[in-house]
Amino acid sequence: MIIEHAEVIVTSPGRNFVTLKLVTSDGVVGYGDATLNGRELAVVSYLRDHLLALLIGRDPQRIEDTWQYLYRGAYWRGGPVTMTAISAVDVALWDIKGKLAGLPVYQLLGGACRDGCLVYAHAFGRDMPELVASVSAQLELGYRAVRAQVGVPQLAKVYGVAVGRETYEPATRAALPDEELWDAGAYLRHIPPVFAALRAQFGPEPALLHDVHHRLTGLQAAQLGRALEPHDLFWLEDVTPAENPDALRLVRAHTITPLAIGEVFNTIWDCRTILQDRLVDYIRTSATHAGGISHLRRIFTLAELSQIRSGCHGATDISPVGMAAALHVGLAIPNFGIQEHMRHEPLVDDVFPHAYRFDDGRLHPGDEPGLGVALDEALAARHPYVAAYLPVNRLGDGTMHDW
Ligand code: EZ4
Ligand code: CO
Repeated sequence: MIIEHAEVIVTSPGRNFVTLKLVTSDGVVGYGDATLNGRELAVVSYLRDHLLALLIGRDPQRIEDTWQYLYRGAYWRGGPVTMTAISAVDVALWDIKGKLAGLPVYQLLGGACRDGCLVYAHAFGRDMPELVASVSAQLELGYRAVRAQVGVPQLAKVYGVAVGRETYEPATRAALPDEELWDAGAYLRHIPPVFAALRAQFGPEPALLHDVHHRLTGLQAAQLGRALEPHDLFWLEDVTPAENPDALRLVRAHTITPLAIGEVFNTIWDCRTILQDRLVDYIRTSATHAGGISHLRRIFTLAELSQIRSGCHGATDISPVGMAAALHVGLAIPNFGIQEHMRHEPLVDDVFPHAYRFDDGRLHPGDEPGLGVALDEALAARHPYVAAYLPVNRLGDGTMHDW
């Protein structure tokens, strides 16, 4: 049996997704998520212009060998474009292997370690009443863990808070990125009382999370972590720019608020110091951007040595294919922590019919062979690619800042 056909499918049912489709000579189809938010077509080109021809004729069963062939064979290692492309190949091959075996992927990874994967939902509000209503709504849906993002009075637009729509979607369909304004002082003064108020409102039980989106210095992040200690966060996410482990070292020395990082990491090498020195409590890499199921599992095994748990990135730019891949890994590893679950619009679920299901605050990947995600190609074709960008961030004097 060989890989006989390979193609890249780009669709935009409300937001862009890039999907790799592999078909074997026996007619078995595998899907991989290749979506890199705001830079989608670079991965499309990497796959179409450089990888697809290498895959034709290969044995689809040789997942690790193919991974090594594409990683070592590129010579130019790592980076989001290369690794998102390799991730898609890896995930599609696991999908095929599961279908050939007649087993869901989590069974091939050793079987379930738990009944389902604890997930956290997104809540947001421009002000406190809106935020309380949003957290309440998520808890009523059955979520046990909620990420809370809130508007800051001095800032017109804030990461994680939608303006004029019901769901938050960071990428905007426009010729140029949106511009946002950042003021660390205003943010640092505003956030701790917000979490005090959430605890007063909802009590000690629900897990509360917050995403800082890589915006603070180590010292600012240490101040925030310390100020939030009385409010018992499940985690504080991406407090400092992800490429500098020393910033986290400083945060770590000054606060016991649990930390999470990793959504922009692509390989185990990006994670190594942070994991070995236990600079965070949760590692947030995804199957979509960090080398697929094979490499994600390797990262989580390294994390396990330091008692660090998984917390996979699962925003809307992770397609249902990528979400299913994360859930199969999450169900099967011993050190699963939590999975982000930012619900897709119903149209996305129609384009990618899937077996994973939400029940009692957890997601289960389902028991269909492979990943358990299909792609309605006719529906996908009715929603062609639309250029979209993530926002950029500036300080009050115009200086570019991390978004
Ligand atoms: O900004 O997925 O935890 N979730 C996040 C997301 C990211 C987007 C970027 O593509 O940080 O909202
Ligand atoms: Co994040």
